[in-house]
Order: sequence, then structure tokens, then C-alpha cells
Amino acid sequence: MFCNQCQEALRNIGCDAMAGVCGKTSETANLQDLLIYTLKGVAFFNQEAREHNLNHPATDRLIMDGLFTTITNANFDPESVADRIETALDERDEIKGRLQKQGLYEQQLEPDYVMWRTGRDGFEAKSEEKQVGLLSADNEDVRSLRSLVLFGLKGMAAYAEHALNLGYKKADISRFIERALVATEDDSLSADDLTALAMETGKYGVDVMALLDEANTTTYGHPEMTEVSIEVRNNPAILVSGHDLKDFEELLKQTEGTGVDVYTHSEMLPANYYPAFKKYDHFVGNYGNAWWKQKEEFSSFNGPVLFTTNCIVPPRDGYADRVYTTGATAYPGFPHIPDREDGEEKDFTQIIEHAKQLESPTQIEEGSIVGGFAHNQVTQLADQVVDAVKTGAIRKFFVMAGCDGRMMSREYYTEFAKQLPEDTVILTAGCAKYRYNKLPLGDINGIPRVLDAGQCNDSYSLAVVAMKLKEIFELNDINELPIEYNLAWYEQKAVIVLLSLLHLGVKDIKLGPTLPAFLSPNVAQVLVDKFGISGMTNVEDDMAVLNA
Ligand code: FS2
Ligand code: SF4
Repeated sequence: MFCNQCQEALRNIGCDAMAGVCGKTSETANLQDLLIYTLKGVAFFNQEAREHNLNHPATDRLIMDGLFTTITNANFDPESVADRIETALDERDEIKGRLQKQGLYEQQLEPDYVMWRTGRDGFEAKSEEKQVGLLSADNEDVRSLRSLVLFGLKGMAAYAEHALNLGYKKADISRFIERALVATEDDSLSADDLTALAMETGKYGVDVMALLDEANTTTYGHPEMTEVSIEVRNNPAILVSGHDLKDFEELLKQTEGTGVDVYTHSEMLPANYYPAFKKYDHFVGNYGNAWWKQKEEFSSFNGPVLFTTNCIVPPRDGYADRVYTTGATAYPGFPHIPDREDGEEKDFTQIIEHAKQLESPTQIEEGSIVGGFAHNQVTQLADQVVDAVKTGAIRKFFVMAGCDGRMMSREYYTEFAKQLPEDTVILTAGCAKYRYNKLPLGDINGIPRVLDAGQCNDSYSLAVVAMKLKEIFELNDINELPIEYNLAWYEQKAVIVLLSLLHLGVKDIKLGPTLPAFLSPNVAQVLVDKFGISGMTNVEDDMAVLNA
């Protein structure tokens, strides 16, 4: 195996042993590479089918789901990945047959990724071939840029799938995903071409986040300022993690009146901010913190846990028998709630019945947290915010969005938040917030000093707010605003968020706790020269650099 897609890549180079730092086995990692390789073949033919209106909507989902499956901490189950490879091979050849039937495709000298086929027992050997994995290109800059595009596409696909689950899709986004997947196999593209493609990936990143925002807010209402309880009640309960609001809604409906409570964990916390979910009395609040604390927190929760997306940590005994997955996620031994069929809801009966037999959660924290500051809520507070900026009560905003993680070096973010002067406000989104959302940072004229917009995809909201402020203050450039960016990344959704911000013209982003291992020195230099990106150093120096 060789994998360098996340912030925990071994020695900040890549995981290449029997298992990744995340716990993904070499077998699963290789199969994930083979799945991506196969999806490129699906994309190759589906581009052509799309041109002639011969494409099927199910192919869009297949590509999104396949990419999503390979995101860090989403799917650890080699069987589930191999199932997807089989399905993708069939889909690829079926689309090819469809084109041939119409005389739109003639067999030619095809690259391996569009023609390879073995039985399931041949997947392992195939997955070890050099051309399948991330090291297929010999030129390190080409390799780096292909990785940047591919990892951005993974994040894009995840967001596109959440939107699709709510019935929202855009052909342009699927078309781009296909084109870009195929481009990562095109040896005729230069480093400049691939750099342009990476920037274009950012454009579609903005589009997909806007689409998901539309899907979420149209379906569930605009997030609103909400006080979320972090305490527990004395009923059996289910804890829901991940990002998929459709899954969350269906579980809430199916648990209503059963005596089983529902709590959110990690990236599901923002579900508390949506008006549509507030009518459920058995939706109690949030339990615990960011994904990496799940071993302790799932143990004390006592009830079953549902993963709707990443981030899964290989479990410890004591709770492993009460963890369920759904969607793109899987882990060997965890029961998997199957996909929706024919417009029906997913069936959560098994996990609900399981919950009824278990103890209620043990309380681990007291009080509440406040969030729900997505763009609509902030726009409603615009007068208050603008006044505070004009009078100098708020001198600066710090966007501290992204991911949390288990590395000790991430204590930096807690310290940074603590040391920020009192006339500054943190704008956050994603699970990065857990590093400071429970600190007593107070408020400025009633505006909390930590404004949480929501999940990582709600970083889009922060961009909308910035655009709005630019308009109000009649500025020419978003970078003239008193906003600094100090982002934390972990997995590939952060890659698409970063590319999106670059596309919107945001400059001088600080990125930590380490710069991505997949950036070659030359590609990293381009990001420095063109966008002023820099790595985090230490709190004192970074405070000075960011004029805190
Ligand atoms: Fe956090 Fe993990 Fe949101 Fe990431 S819970 S690192 O999936 O996408 O952010
Ligand atoms: Fe390593 Fe991250 Fe890849 Fe897991 S996802 S194998 S930790 S680089």
C-alpha cells in the first residue's frame, strides 16, 4: 500500500506498511486504489454517454459513492470495497456496450483502466500493480497535482452525495468529476494543465457546497442560533455521527414514540441547529466531541452508535458490538444499514431495537454550547456585526474551520483560541471547532466569540458571510476584510474546502498542523507564491504573522 491522502500520513510522507496510521489495512487500501482506478474507466465511458444523453442517473451515484468510500476513516471493509469494484466493472462495461450499440464507440487501443477485468479473486493481485495506485506517475509534481485533484474530487463527491440524498443534483458537477477523473490518467497533461485543473476543482467545490447548502436549508430550514445541551437523559439512546442529514431525519422519525432518545456526535452536532429537527422531543442534544475521542465517548454512551459517514476509528472492545454503519461507511463486523430502495426510507429497526435493550448514556459533560451561525443567521445579525466592526468592538475575525485530529500538535488550536485578543471573533465550521467551542470565550455586545456555522461543508457559509461583508463595506477585494484564515485539515473534504477558498480568491491562508504530504516541493511553492499559503508554526509567531 501507499497512501498519503490525509494529515496523519506516516512521517508526513505516506503510509506504506501493513496498515495505515488510521488503521486501514494494506488490503483495503489497495482495493480502494483499485476502486478509484475502475471508476476512472466508468467515467471514461460515461462522459461519452452523457454527451449523447445516454447516461443513467444511477451512474452519478455510483461514482460519488465510490469516491466517498475511499475517504479517510469511511470504509475499512475489504469486502464492501470489492463489492463496489465488481459493480463498477459491470457498470463500465454496460455503458461501453450501450455506446457500441448506438455506433458511438469503436473498440480501439484502450488504456488499462478502461479495459482491465478479473474475477474477484484477481482483485488483490491487480490492486498491487503500479499503475493502479498513487505512485503510478514517475514525475513527482505530476503525481502531486493528480493527487490534489483526486483528493479534492473525493471531498466533492461526498458533498454531492449528501445533496443527492435530498434530491439535489447538478449535471455540471458530475460532468466535471468524470472529466477530472479521466484527466488524472492523461499523460499528455503538463504540470501547468494539472495546476489549472486543480483550480477548476475549487470552482466546482464552491458549486457543490452551494448545492448542498441549498439542499439542506430548503429541506430543513436555515440553521439558527441554538443552545445545544451536552447533558443526558435517563432513556436508552442512539448516538449519530457523520454528516448525512437525510439519514438523521429518517432515524429521528423512526425513533419517535419508541422511548429511544437520539443524540449527535462530532460532525452531526449541527443537526441541532436546523428548525426541522427541533420538533422532535426525543432529540436531546450533542454527546461528546470530535471523532477521534470516540473510543472513550462511545464506551460511556452505552447505547448503539450509527455512522452515516466518516470518521470511524477502529473500535475497542466494550462497544464494538453496538456500532452500525450506513452509506459509504463500513467496518468488518459492524452491521450495515442498507441503502434506500425505490424511494423508501432506510430501515433503522435493527438499531432501534438494539437501543431498547441497553442502558441510558452516562453523562460526561455539563451545560450547553451555542451554534447555528450559518450565513442566513449571520445575515440577520448583520447590523449588529457591522456596528461592532465600525465601532472597533470587533477588530478582527479568525476563520478557524476544518478538521480536528488526534495529534498532540493540535493543542495549538486551543491555545490559539485562548490567546486571541478579546476584540476578535472566531468563525468556525467542521469538527475543528471542538478544540475551542467549550472554552469560556464570552461575547462581544451579545455576539458570541465563537460563531459555529456547522459542518465542514458549511465553510461555504463563511465564504458567503465574507462576500456579504465585502459588499457592505464596499471593498474591492475579499482580502481587504479584517478576516484571517487559520485552517486545520485532516481528510479530503478539507482539501475541497481549501481549493474552494482559493478559487474564491482568499489569500494568505495558514494551514496546519502540517502541510499535506502529497504536495511536492514545487507544487507547495506554487501555493505559496500564488496564494500566500503557509504552514502553522507556533501560537506566538502565528499570532504575530496574522496580526492578532
Ligand atoms: Fe471531521 Fe472527520 Fe467534516 Fe472531516 S469528523 S475530519 O470527516 O469531514 O470534518
Ligand atoms: Fe495513512 Fe491517512 Fe491514508 Fe490512513 S488515510 S492510510 S492514515 S495517509
